[in-house]
Parts: sequence; structure tokens; C-alpha cells
Amino acid sequence: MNDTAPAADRQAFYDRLAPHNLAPLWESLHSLVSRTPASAAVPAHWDYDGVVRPYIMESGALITAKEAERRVLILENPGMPGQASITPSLYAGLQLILPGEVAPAHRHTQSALRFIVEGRGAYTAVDGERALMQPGDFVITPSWSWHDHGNETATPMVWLDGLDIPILKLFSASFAEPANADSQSVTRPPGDSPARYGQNMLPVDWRPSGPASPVFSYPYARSREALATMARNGAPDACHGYKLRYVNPATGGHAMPTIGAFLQLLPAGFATAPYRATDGTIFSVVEGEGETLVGDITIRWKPRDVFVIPSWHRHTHRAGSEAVLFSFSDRPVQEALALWREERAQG
Ligand code: GTQ
Repeated sequence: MNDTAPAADRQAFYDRLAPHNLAPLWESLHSLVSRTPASAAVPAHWDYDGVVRPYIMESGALITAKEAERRVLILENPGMPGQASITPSLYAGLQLILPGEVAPAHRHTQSALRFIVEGRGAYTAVDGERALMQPGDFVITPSWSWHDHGNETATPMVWLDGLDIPILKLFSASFAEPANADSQSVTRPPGDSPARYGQNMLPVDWRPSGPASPVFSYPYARSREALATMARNGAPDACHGYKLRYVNPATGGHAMPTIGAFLQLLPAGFATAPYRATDGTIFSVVEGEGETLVGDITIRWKPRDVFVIPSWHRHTHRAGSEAVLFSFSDRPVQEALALWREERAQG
């Protein structure tokens, strides 16, 4: 073979390789080892009130939470149809639980976060302790923790689920099991974990048993107040506005080892400087209206909408009114592997 071998000869060679489970690297080298990230995901936006909510409510009439086990509409990235992924590494869905329902207890090696979108007062129970949920609360169910969700209120409850399902799939490391009762027995009263681990103090002889945060509920009221105080007392970051990271108070690391989560405030009229990072990021709008420019796409968002910015897509946010955005990504994984990169402005 030389530089001038006819394409047909090469193809004939490839065809003879295939039955032996062999393939020529040189045909795919530059897409396998790209000069810059090439995500299969594309920027996408889900309009909650206009489009998604009616379908979620319709699902409530078709199947119970018990039969479904989890009654969720998956937010699937249009660049990755059929893959139950919002980015190549993360899954997102919107889960509905109606008054009187229980999503039965189970556990799995996937880590999950909940970000409350609608309704107030239903609970997620994690390892025997219930957290009552309000809009904007961030709740985690770490890998292998027992969890069930119940709604003893009079109104539907909807939250955004974020899980590392594609990461566990990549590693072929999924284990799951149901509990022997729909609702796990309550072994500690609500508020126990926040008292022990969430007051900038820790029980004196306590040692973490794993990487996940022992605080499994981060109420919106406290995070929102922190952002408001930051905004009163200092200048915003050019790329992020005022942005906080949810942490494991025992380590200062992310709340879970595979998913990082953030809450940011953008003052009315503020436009962020162009920014990109290697962690494709899912945003849930809590307050305010605005737009995000990514390439030649403009995503116009309002409260309860979800949108996704894939890896290495330069973007800017513009807040029409004061806005609060929740977001999550696989940043902790990339950081642990020393792969995470960002680029602020220019370029
Ligand atoms: O609540 O445990 O959206 O196991 C997907 C899988 C939620 C959950 C999802 C799950 C859950």
C-alpha cells in the first residue's frame, strides 16, 4: 500500500478486516482524538409551562408512581436520540408525584440529585430520614443510599432529577435493588442531618463513611439569602455573576463525587462574559427571565425551564430581570481525573 492506493482497494481491505474484528485507526483517528471537544450533545431548551408541564400532568393520569416506580419524563438531548442522556455523561428527567402517592424505596449505584420545580411539602427519604421539599431546594441521594419519595400534600410535586446513569453505563457498574417496603421506616426525625452536619460543625468523633455529603438537603431559602448578600456586598464575576457551589461540608468537595451542582444569581440587565468549560452543563431556571447565547442559537428562558450547554460551547447569559439559575454537571469527575478545563472570555 502507498499514498496512491485507490480508495476502492482500501475499502476492500477494510471489508476483509471487519469479520476479524479489526478496523483501521487511520480512518477515525482525528474524530477519536479530536483537537478540541466534540460533544454528541447539542444545546437544547425545554419550555416548562408551555410544553413540558402539560405532558407531565398527562402522564399522571396514565400510570401511578407505584406502577412506574419512578414517573419521569426523560429530557433527552436531541443530538443523542434514544440514549436517555442530556449530555454524554448525565441523565436528566422531570419526576411527578401526585398527592397520596409513594415512589417506592430502592437503591442503586447511580447518584441522584433532585432540584424542586413545583409543589411544596412532599418528601424524599434518604437512609431513614425525610427531607420536606420546597421549590429551589437541592436534595441528593448518594450512590447506594435507600430512597423513596412521598407526597402527603394536596398538590402535585415535580422536580428535576439529575443522575450519572451514562457514567455508570460507561463503567458497566450498575447495581440496583428494591427495598422490602414501599416506604422505608423513618429512623431519624426530619432536620437531624442538617443539625449534625449542616451548621458549620460536625459531631466530634464523626468520620465520613464515603465521599458524598452527609447533608442531603440544601434548602433554597438559605442558598438564595447567601446569593443576595454576596450581590449586596461585592462585584459579580464577569463570567458567572454571583455563583456558589454546593459542597460536602466534611471535605469542601462537591456534594457527590460524580455530579457537581451550582446556584448563581445574575443581576437585572447583567450579561456574562463569554465562557466555556469541558463540563456540559444542565441549567434549571429558578427566578427571572433572560437569554443564553450559544453559537448562533439564542435560548430564551423563564422560571422552571431547563436548558443544556454541551462541553466546550462558548456561551453568554443575559438576565432581563434579576435571575437565579441552578446548574449541574460532571465537573467533579473531570476534576478527579485532571481533565477539566475552562476558558474565560476571548478566544
Ligand atoms: O428517583 O430513584 O429519574 O432511580 C431515574 C432513575 C429517578 C429515582 C430517575 C431513578 C430515579
